[in-house]
Amino acid sequence: MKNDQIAECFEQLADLLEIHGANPFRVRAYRNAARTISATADSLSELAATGFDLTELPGIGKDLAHQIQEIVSTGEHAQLEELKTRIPAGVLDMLRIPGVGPKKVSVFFNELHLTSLPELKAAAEAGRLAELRGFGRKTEQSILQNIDAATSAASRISIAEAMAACDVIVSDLSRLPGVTQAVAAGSCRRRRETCGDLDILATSDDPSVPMNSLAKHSLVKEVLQQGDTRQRVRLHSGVEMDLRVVPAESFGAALQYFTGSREHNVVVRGRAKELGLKVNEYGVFRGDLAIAGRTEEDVYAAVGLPWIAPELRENRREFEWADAGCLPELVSLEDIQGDLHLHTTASDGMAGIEEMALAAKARNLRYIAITDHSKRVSMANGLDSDRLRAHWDHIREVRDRVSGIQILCGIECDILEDATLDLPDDVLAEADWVIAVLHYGLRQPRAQIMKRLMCAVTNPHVDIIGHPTGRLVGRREGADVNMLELLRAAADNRVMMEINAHPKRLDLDDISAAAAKDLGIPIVISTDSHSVTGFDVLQFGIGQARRAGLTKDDVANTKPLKEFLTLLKSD
Ligand code: DGT
Ligand code: CA
Ligand code: CA
Repeated sequence: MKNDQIAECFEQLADLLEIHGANPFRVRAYRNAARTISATADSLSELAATGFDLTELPGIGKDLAHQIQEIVSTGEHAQLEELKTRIPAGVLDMLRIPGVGPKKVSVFFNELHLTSLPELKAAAEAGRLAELRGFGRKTEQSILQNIDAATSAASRISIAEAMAACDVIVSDLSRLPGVTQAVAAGSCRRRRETCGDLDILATSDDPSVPMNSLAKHSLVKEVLQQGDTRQRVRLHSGVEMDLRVVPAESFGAALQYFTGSREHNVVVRGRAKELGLKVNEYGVFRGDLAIAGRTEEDVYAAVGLPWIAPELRENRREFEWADAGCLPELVSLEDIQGDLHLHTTASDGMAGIEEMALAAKARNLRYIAITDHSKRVSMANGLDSDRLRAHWDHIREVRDRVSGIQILCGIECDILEDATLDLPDDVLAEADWVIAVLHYGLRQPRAQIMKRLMCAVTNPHVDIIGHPTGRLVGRREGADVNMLELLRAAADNRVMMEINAHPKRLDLDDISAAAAKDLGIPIVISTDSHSVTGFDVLQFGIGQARRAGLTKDDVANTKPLKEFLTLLKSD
């Protein structure tokens, strides 16, 4: 079990306890534990197995250590499961609505007995929320505005959660005798930012081998459907998974079919038809004769196409590129040389400058920028001019001491609601790297949002716009950004654009990142790490970049530092 999964247990426990009206100190203890656990580099599962004393971790006492033991050894937390039986899953879905936390949800559940998003919507439409103590028309209106997005998001999980579950199951199935291959397909393989369900494909001469094993897997709660070659299960997390088992000679065809997208496959089948061929999950056929099927390359070749990377299979531009022989060679994880958005204990990070630098170096990064928050983000202990200058002095000291990685003095500077920057120009001028971001006032009207972004883009010291829309995947709509106008201004002013790799952000999204590329804007994929494990999310940013069709050349932090610096507007 991964640390993130253990942390998620405690987060859920904290949410449920808070909705239940538990002691706030207890709730906070679970939230702190979740934070500690997800920031711990070593696997708690492994530590626990080797008899390591978990109470040595910060914020983990005897009781929590015991609970971690329980989770890693049984895959479950008894109290969490018990609370889940008392509080329906639909109640937790309400937490996806922006501005709605456990306290409000508690009122909806305990006073109005609402148990799902549709029920909450009906109550809001009937004006029943505004009548509650501590609520008003404004809250009710805001809930109504956001509830549909929350409803459609509630049924999908993040790519991070999807990949974590698929990785474990794929690796366990692959190890079974009699199973020759097991891989993830569907939207997870295409690296969509969210997945509706998970799709796994295995090859075996005896489908009952992988199916019996999946039915008993520790992540699996129950089998929903079982056929000869297909099984559908529900995981403990609630997400459903399809397993299909095919013979090895159909693997490529099945992988192509179940990777999708449907829209991409419609075009592939149409092209096959024009050639007098038929494509299905078993192979490519001329009449009854199978002419391809063992590998995806063969399947695409049989219909006159080069192999197309899964991330591009959305029927956007991949066929046009394939026909013109100019499918992009997509950027990959190994291409990344620097990480230009990360936090330390100077603001809301969990590790110091040197610790972060060494962690980055251990991941083969050649350079980083330390970009703590500016003062507006007081909740995160953001820096004013004096503290920032002192922080940069510390960074320079570390820079002199640590070899093998270069460290830039940066800042994540807020773009304030009144369209000014949170730090004066003379301070920004001293930075090696300035990220400008929107954090507050995301609901301002488009004109004001654009005025703020333009103020940042035209500032001579701003190098990049970080997480440009401020959206949180499935939880919060981004600001009302006129993306094309922003990108044009960025191109004109030599400002870069960030793909924030955190699976909760993935901002720019794939479509906007593709538009940025078209305008020749250098894109930087950044982790926004708040701890030494934060670098793990880089893969999700890479997935998003690949969906946007970005090559190594389009991504500025694939370049050696010297070359990267020549791309900045200020040097
Ligand atoms: P999701 O689960 O909503 O995130 O998206 P996908 O793309 O994983 O969709 P899913 O799980 O329904 O199906 C996986 C792939 O299998 C899909 O991309 C295309 C293929 N597929 C599944 N069912 C059908 C079908 O009835 N017709 C066709 N043409 N393709 C299908
Ligand atoms: Ca799926
Ligand atoms: Ca499916």
